[in-house]
Amino acid sequence: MSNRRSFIKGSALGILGTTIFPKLIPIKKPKKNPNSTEGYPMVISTWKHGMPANEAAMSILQNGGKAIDAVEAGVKISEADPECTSVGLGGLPDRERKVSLDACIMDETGNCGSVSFLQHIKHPISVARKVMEKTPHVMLSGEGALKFALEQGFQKEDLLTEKAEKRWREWLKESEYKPIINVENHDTIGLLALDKKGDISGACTTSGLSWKMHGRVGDSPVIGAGMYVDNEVGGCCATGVGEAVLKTLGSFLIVELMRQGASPQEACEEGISRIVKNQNYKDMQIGYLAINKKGEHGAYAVHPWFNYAIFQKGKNRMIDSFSYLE
Ligand code: SD4
Repeated sequence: MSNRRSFIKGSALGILGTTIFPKLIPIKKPKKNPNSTEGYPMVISTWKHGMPANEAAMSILQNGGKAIDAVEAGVKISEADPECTSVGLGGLPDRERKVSLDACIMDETGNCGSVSFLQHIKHPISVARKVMEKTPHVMLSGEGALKFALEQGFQKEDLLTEKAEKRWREWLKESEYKPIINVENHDTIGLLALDKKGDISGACTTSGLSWKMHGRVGDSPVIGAGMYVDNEVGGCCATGVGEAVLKTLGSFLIVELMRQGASPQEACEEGISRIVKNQNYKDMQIGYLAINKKGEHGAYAVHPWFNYAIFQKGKNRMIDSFSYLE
């Protein structure tokens, strides 16, 4: 508590901060994530499949490439991997056996694009980027998003793998729907990168919650919910039960807390505390990753088993996140 007080006092915007966010909840963890170091280029992403995604992103950054290119290339690895059951090809379907995808991307200028409820296109992140670059809009959805993707030269594909269909058939026996995320069906990728210039971008892509209602859209394609970056401050991305993230506009909240002086770790913890305050958190997992402009990071989840991949100072490694529930 005293740490938190002192960082607010110490911040030039402290007084403003306490006015806008008057109910800061005491945090249990130290101000700085002990695994966090400064430095860029760097890449951070959710879950184990973040490791190869980080590799792809970092190879662009090491050659002087831009963060926006790195984040797109990074998450495309997970989208193309049939073993990632919450992203792109191989994603688990909705209750009507249809795979629908959500994705968003944002660059250092605040430009962003997204697609939601998109079917049949393996790389929704690239469609989101086209929305950003080729249209006056931020989000395209459903049929319109598919039509746009096809016009842009994307190929229509069947994204339901045999394995995913088998899981759906098993689910169908009971057809019980509880939006509970457990470790086996939980692997949306959110990825943030700082390039050699220190510019930030982010990407987030998912097939959403398995067995969801047809047409359901989660947090991942919503700028400020599933992901948000601001080149003056840093960035954040989310994984887990999207409804909880949407209700608190988690990524935007966390970036704004950092703007007011919170460390990435404190900001992530506050993001989770907003969820556990009002929602039935015991049944759901939500994880946040945040970075600031120095390349320091924070990570926090509701349950213990959230992990993430970070590539910094030439080393790509997995780290277990801190969590609200031990
Ligand atoms: C969603 N946030 O659609 C996504 C799901 C997720 O790991 O993150 N799964 O709600």
